[in-house]
Amino acid sequence: MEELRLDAQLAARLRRATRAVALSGAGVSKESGLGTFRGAGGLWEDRRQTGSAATGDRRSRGRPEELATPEAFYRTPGKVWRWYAARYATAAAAAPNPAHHALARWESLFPSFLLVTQNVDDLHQRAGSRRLVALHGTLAEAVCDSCGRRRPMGEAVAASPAEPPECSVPGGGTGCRGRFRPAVVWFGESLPAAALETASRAAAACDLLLAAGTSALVYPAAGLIETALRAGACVVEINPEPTPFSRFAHLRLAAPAGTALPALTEAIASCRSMTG
Ligand code: BV8
Repeated sequence: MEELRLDAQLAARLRRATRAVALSGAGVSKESGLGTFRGAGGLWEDRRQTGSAATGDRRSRGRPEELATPEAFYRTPGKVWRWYAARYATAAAAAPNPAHHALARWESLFPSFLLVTQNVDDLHQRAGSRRLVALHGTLAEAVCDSCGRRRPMGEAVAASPAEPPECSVPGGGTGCRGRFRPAVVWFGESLPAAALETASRAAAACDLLLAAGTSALVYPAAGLIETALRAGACVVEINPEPTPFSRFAHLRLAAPAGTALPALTEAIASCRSMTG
C-alpha cells in the first residue's frame, strides 16, 4: 500500500490523541491463514461446503455461532471438542502477520493505549502486544467446566483428541468429574467481567478508536465503537467490507489489515513526530 496521506484535520487529531484504543476481529488474522467467522473463506463457509472437515461430521451444516455455544457442547461434546482442537492446531501453526506487528507498535505511539481483541488465536500476544484484553478468551487453554481448573489445550487434546477429557488430578487421581472445555466465551455466555470493564472504561475515555478486521456484529464487543463515538473520539475503520459503523468513521481504509495497518501506523508515527 503506497504511503498513506492524511488530511490536515485528521492528522491534527491523530497528533493530539493521547488515549487510543484498538478493537480487533478475525479479519486481522485472515492473512495469517485463519478463517474469519463470516465472509469469504470463513469458518461459516468452510462448514457449509465440506460439512466441516474439522469435525469429521459429514452431517454438520450451519453457522459457527451454533457450535460456539454451551448448548452445542452439552448436546454434541465430541463434535465441539474436535472443532476447537482443529482450530487450536491451525492457530498454533500460524504466525502473526504485519497487522499484528503494526498494532504492537501502538503501545509506544500513544501515552495510553489498549488493544481489545475478540480473537482467541493469541497472535497479538505472539506479536508482542502486552497492553491487551482478550474479550472472548483463548484457544490455547482448556478449563474444567466444574472446578475451573485450567490446563494447556495442546496437552488436553493430546490426552483426548476425540472427546473432551474428564477433570482428573495429574497422576491419575479422580478429579471433580467435570469436563474440560475450550477456555473461550461462547455465545450466550457473559464475557470476563474485568476484561469487559477495562475495555468499556478505555472506550469511554479514548480520543482515538481503531476498529480493524471486525464485522462489528457481535455484542458487547461492537458496543465499544458506539461508546467511543459517544465520547467524541476519532474513529478509524480498517475493513475491505463495510460494517454498521462505516458511515460514522472519520477515516475508512477499505483494504486488508496486513497492508493498511502498517501504512496507517507509519502515517501516525510520522505525523506524531512532527512538532507544532
Ligand atoms: C453475551 C469465542 C450476555 C468463541 C466469540 C445485543 C444485540 C444482538 C445480539 C446480542 C446482544 N447482546 C448479546 C447478544 C448475543 C450475542 C451476539 O452478539 N450475537 C450476534 C451473532 C448477533 N452475544 C453474546 O452471546 C455474547 N455474550 O452477550 O452474554 C448475554 C447472553 C445472552 C443474551 C444477552 C446477553 C458473547 C459473544 C462472544 C462469543 N464468542 N468467540 C469462538 O471463537 O469460537 S465471538 C466470535 O465471533 C469472535 O470472537 C468474534 O467476536 C466474532 C466474529 O466477529 P469478527 O471477529 O468481527 O469476525 P467476522 O468473521 O464476523 O468478520 C470478519 C471481518 O473481517 C469481516 O467484516 C471482513 O470483511 C473482515 N476482513 C476479512 N479479511 C480481512 C478483513 N479485515 C481486514 N483485513 C483482512 N484481510
